[in-house]
Formats: sequence, structure tokens, C-alpha cells
Amino acid sequence: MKKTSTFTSRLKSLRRTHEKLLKRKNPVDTTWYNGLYERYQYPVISAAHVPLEWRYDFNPKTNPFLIERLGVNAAFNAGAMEWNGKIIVCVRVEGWDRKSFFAIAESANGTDHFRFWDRPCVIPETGDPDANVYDMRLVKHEDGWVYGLFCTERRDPKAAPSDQSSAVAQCGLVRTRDLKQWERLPDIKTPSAQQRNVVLHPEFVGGKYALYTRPQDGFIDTGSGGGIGWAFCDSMENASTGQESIIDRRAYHTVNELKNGQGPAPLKTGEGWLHLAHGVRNTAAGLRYVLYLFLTDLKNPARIIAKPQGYFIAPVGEERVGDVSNVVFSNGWVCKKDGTVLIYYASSDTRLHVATSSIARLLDYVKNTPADGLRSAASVQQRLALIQANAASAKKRKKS
Ligand code: M1P
Repeated sequence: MKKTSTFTSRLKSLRRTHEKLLKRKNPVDTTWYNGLYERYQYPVISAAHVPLEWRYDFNPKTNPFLIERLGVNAAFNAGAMEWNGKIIVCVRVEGWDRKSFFAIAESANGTDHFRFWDRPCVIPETGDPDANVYDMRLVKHEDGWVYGLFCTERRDPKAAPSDQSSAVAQCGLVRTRDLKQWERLPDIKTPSAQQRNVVLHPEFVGGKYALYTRPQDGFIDTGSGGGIGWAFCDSMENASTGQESIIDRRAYHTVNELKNGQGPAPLKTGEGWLHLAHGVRNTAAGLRYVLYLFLTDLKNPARIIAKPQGYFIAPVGEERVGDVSNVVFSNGWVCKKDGTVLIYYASSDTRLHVATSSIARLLDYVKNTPADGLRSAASVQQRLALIQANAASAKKRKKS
């Protein structure tokens, strides 16, 4: 009798705490300002947002201690899109067992009150089962399908029995019309030994499907892979790309000197395709992942026409700490009809945040921020030019 009442009161308390979290408002963080985007006080999704039904067995007979049987470690890197007037994110949910899976969560405004749909996505396997799947890019292509491109990871078949960590990453592919039934298509074949961060361009280019790729020799190291690649393929049903050409090359002493990767699919604007990407550099404390922006030509999305120096978003405060610290990563953003842009970025492989901006602000930043001068002396010249311009306009204002 006593046991049952403890169970019941614990369950009640669990539900109350969970509901409070889901109903929590997420105001803009007013302590942050840079004119370019707003940050918000709380993450939009975390492991604690995942439905209790996915984690607990609520039967007092089979789970008398109300143990969290299938715990969730993290909820992060999410694809995103507008769906039936709502904002949905396709979240990478990672269990205590290290396996990730995808689950859709929905919000009316895209900045708070996200709730997961009833069940996680069921992604069919191919003949060569995935050990792990993650980082889905959702793209509504002009062919009418919604595609999900994600990383599929399998143990390296060439690894010695003593090596239980070598893996091979490739691009897995699904398509859907309702985000509920997912049709698995064969993994995308490219000339590279490994692939991550493969993204479908939303429109045909020269009558072909166009893909952003990230050629890499090893699972972690890109090795000879020079940066964000670009390749075409005739069909998504048995997708096999031709040669990859590098469109955004890694460069010494920049934010992406070690590796980079396309984030979500680019946004079409009046002035070009707006791209969000991540750049990685090495430090004594390990890898540091930041986000950066660039713009490509409307007719030739592989040609960069503007690229500001440095990063757009870097981890701050609690974002800096998590399972893989000092990381921000994005594979989802949404541009609303009024030009508002919701940028979903995860911090330290642990939780998902939103930042808001607008096409006008992002284009202003991309077009009018100087490019990386690649030398300290060039950076000083950029600051001097700014200081001089400010002094000149102050003088003008004083006169008038
Ligand atoms: O741990 C940071 C990120 O590492 C990988 O990104 P990349 O392919 O550029 O190395 C991915 O596993 C990503 O999920 C992860 O957030």
C-alpha cells in the first residue's frame, strides 16, 4: 500500500516537473546584444524535454522503484522546417546507450513550448544496418518530396578485433510526404572514403540534384578533404554523385582550418543563397566548433560571392560545456514569410537552442563585413578603417 502511494506521488511529481518545463516561456536574453541576432534565455530542447513515456515504465508491478529504464543523454543537432503553420525540428536524441535516433518536436512560434510528437521516427535500415544515425538535414525539394539526409555510421569492417572504435561514416537518405512514414533509399555514393554533413540543395541545378558534401579520409579527420564539396547526381533513388569540387576551402589560421561542413540547406534570398556552416579548429583544450555564414550566386550556388571574416555564432556561457565541450553545431534553420530567420543550433553536443534574426540583417552582415585578411596586420587595417570611418561620421554629425 505504502509502496504504491510512493510510486504514485513520485510519478505525479515527475509529470508536474516535466509539464512545467514544456510550458516554460523562453524570453529573449536581454543581456546579449550584437545587432545581428537574438539569443534566448533557455535551450528550446534538452534531454529533459523528451516524453516521460519514452523513458519510464509506468507499471508499478514491473517498475516498482519507478526507475528511468531508457534514459536520454542529450537532445541536440536538429533539422528544421515550417510544417502546417508550425515549426518542427527533427532532433538527434541520444540515449544512455550512445545510440542516436530522430524525433520530431513541434512549436507554434519556434522559440518555446516545443513538444515531441507521440513517437520517435522509425527509419528503416538498409541491408547493411546502421550502428548509429544522426544530424538529419530536412529539405523540401522542388521535386515535391521532403528528404532527410543524415549521417549513418557503421563499424569499420577493416578494423582489427582489438579496435572497437574505428568507424565509417556515410550519408543515409530517407524521403517522406508526411514526416511520419519514412522511405529509406540507398545511401548516397560519393567518390570519398567517408562522408558527413551532406546536404541537398533545395532546387535542381542544370536539371540535376545538387549536393553539398564534406569529403573526408578518416572518421574524425578530413585528411585530404579540402572543405565543403559540391557534386551532382541524376536521381535520389540510387544516388551516386560525380566528382566533388571544393567550394569553400579550409584555410590556415581561420575558424575552419581543421574542418568545416555545410549546416542546413541554404536559404534563397534576392541577393544569393545564404549558407550557414560550421568551422572547426584545434586548440590545446580540444576541437572548437563555431558557425559562420557565406553567400553564393543565385544561378551558380557553388560560387561564393560574399564571406565575412570569422564566426557568426560561437558558444557562450553554459553553451561552452557539455558532452563535447566548446561546440556549436547547426543543421536546421527556418525562414518565415516575413523574413524572420529561426536558427537552431546545438551547444556542446548536449542541447538545442534558437537564435533569431532576419534575412535583411543576415545579408547586411554577410555583404558588408570584411573578408578574412588572413594576417594580423590585415586585421589591424580593418579596425583602423572602421575607427577612421567612425571619426569621419562623428565629425560630419557635429558640423550639421
Ligand atoms: O562533436 C561535434 C560534432 O562532430 C561532428 O561534426 P563533423 O562531422 O564536422 O566533425 C558530428 O558528429 C556532429 O554531430 C557533432 O556535433
